[in-house]
Amino acid sequence: GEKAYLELCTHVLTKGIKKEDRTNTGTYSVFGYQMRFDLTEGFPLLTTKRVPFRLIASELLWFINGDTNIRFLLEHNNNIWNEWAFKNWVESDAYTGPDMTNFGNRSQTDPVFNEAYQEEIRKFKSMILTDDVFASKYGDLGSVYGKQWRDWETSKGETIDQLKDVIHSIKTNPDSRRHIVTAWNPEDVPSNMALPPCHTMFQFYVADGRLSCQLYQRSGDVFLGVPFNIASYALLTHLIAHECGLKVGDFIHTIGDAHIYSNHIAQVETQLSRSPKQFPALFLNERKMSIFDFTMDDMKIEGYNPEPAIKAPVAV
Ligand code: THF
Repeated sequence: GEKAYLELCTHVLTKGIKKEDRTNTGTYSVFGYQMRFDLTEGFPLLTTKRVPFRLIASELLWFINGDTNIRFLLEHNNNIWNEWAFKNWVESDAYTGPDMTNFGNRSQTDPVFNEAYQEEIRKFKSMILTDDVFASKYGDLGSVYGKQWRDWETSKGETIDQLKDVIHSIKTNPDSRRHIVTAWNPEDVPSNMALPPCHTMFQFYVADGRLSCQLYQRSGDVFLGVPFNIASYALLTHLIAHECGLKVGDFIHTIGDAHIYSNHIAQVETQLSRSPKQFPALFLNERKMSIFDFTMDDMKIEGYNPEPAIKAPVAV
């Protein structure tokens, strides 16, 4: 249950080594950690802080649809990928607004700058939503998850739909040890990507009529990202089990560099002072068979009574 996540937090706080990172925020970090969630015990949406299921579901649909443009996310009032697209925009020759260099750190430390930044973000979002040409140029994050899952480009100029293929192999050859989807494409890292994929690869496993999933995540932002990642892959496992006529088993989360950003420590301590409650239940629309037909209205969480949300800045 949720204890596995809280133990990860305690482990990183007590055993983590101070380590600088790409974003210059500073982290406490451990290398190599594994958690297991029995999905039959409830849907692993943390209760020691509110985790917005709506954002997790819309992001997952975005991946499943093979979409890499943040317009879909903005249409669902989901802002979690904005910074990455915004970075491409303000670093382009077409951008003529105020200097946005290092906006991630400056927006958190300089209130005057933050005001200008919020205004540029607001204009950027509005252009993505209303201007098709602008959106296709600056809303696209390149070869991120949606592209690698659904439309992997081979050296022969063909494409591979890994998600469709893995569902087919689960249905037709459940005992296979090759139910793998990989997002790590060495040819695309680092040049074509806004951010090389954190969720490097995942594998499914069928036994006793149950579908389990293990994710290898190369890098995990323990406070902000990991609660999303757990719920996202749990939801994906439920969706694929639903389509394949299987029950759910375990979600196993293996993380390489598991880190807590130095500006998240107080928030983690607040969360650790709270007691976990029962996980909620997930309900999927029984009339939809294919995961490719799912929309937001086809996924519902019931019995979710979390402690309040805890705000924290995201490192860019
Ligand atoms: N970059 C960093 N630094 N951490 C990440 O977790 C991360 N992601 C994705 C890409 N880059 C990353 C984006 N995922 C939030 C959650 C997930 C994200 C990005 C941001 C976040 O800010 N969550 C808030 C709520 C936000 C809201 O309500 O709009 C939260 O309190 O949980 C790794 O997948």
